[in-house]
Amino acid sequence: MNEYFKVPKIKYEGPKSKNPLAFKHYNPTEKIEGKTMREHLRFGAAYWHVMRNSLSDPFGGGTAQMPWDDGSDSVANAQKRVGVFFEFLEKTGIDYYCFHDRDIAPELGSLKESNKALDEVVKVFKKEQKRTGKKLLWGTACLFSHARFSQGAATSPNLGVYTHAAGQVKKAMEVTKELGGLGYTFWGGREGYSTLWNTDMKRELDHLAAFLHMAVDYKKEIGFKGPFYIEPKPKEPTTHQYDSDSAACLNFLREYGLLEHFQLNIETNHATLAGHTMLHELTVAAGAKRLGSIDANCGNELIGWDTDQFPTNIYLTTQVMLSVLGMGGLKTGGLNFDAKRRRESHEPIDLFYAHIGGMDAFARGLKIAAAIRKDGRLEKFVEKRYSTWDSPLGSKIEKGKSSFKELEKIALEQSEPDLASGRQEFLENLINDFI
Ligand code: XLS
Ligand code: NI
Ligand code: NI
Repeated sequence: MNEYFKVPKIKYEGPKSKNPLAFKHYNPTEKIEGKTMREHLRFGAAYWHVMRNSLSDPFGGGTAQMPWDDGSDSVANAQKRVGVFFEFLEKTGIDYYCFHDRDIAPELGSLKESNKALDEVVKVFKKEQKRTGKKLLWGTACLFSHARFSQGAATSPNLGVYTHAAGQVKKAMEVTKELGGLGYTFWGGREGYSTLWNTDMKRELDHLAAFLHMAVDYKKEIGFKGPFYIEPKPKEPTTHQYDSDSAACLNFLREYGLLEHFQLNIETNHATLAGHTMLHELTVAAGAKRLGSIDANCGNELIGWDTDQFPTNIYLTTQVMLSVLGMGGLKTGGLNFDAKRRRESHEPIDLFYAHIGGMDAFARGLKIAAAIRKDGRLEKFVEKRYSTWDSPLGSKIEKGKSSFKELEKIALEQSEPDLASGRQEFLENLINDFI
């Protein structure tokens, strides 16, 4: 077998290690709250970033060194990349991966030809999965790069484009099932608009819902058991994306009778672009029992776009892991590093530093979150904050059994309520004691 990365298999060496190619915190077999770190964290690598991102930006071309890639759109080149990718997964100890159909195989002159190319590449994925035991976390279709999708795919004003998108998603679902994919993601990069002057929003949303209903039908037809995920993002590339945040997605799914078939895949940089914190987006999704998976990255808050950086902020990973542990852990989902290196980090070894850093940051987040939970003071504080509701009247209201008349009667008789402090600063200090 060829070796493309001159890097050893990354091992856990503990917090005292000075080796940059070792884990200081991610110890896959270490148990936390009764499960191994590996089972909790379910790391995934994004094929589009690891294998296909040339690190170009709007002002300059790609810088990434990819000595294994001949730069062509051939099927043979696409097949060769798969081996490189699995070597990367093996060496980093990342168990899962995600892809778009067009990352793994070239888009050719027609859907028929592209499908054939996809089948040829999927054969290699199957072989590599069998050899290594790595698993597909989710598959998806790229409905945003080709010029035909410039005005949307499932929300295109053009029926021919919509039809093409449907055919493409059908095939991407089949391929995901073929590879034993655990889930399937819809990210509507161009499902939105640039200007409302040319847009019939209601009609586009109806079309999107019809599209997703057809996907649900087809999922049943082929017996694909994994969940569908919707990945919210407010903008970029469109000015306004319909799936703008968790709340907008949940509302859309509910309005169109799709809620039971979908969960959300929450990405940090998308949350911040939407003007929310990641914790907010996770909390909204989890509250509706729809937190399915996570695209683990972060943005640069000085820059107003999706910079897709590797998550290294322990405060962030602690919040994410508090959410994940709080909902009883990820089931089919995982922590997919939808993240890319900076354009300046063009050497293949930077892929390793980037992922090792993300994995260690999440391992620390996990350990800290578990410690906060074990300590119990945070949870007890929140419980106590609502304790006036733990009364016969509180439970009557929560059950929907009270009325304005009843409450007015009490309000007219009671003295001024004794409101306790919210203690934000106290709690921030408490959290910092664990970090
Ligand atoms: C882009 C999205 C995309 C999805 C998959 O901003 O994050 O990469 O995760 O289509
Ligand atoms: Ni993403
Ligand atoms: Ni993104």
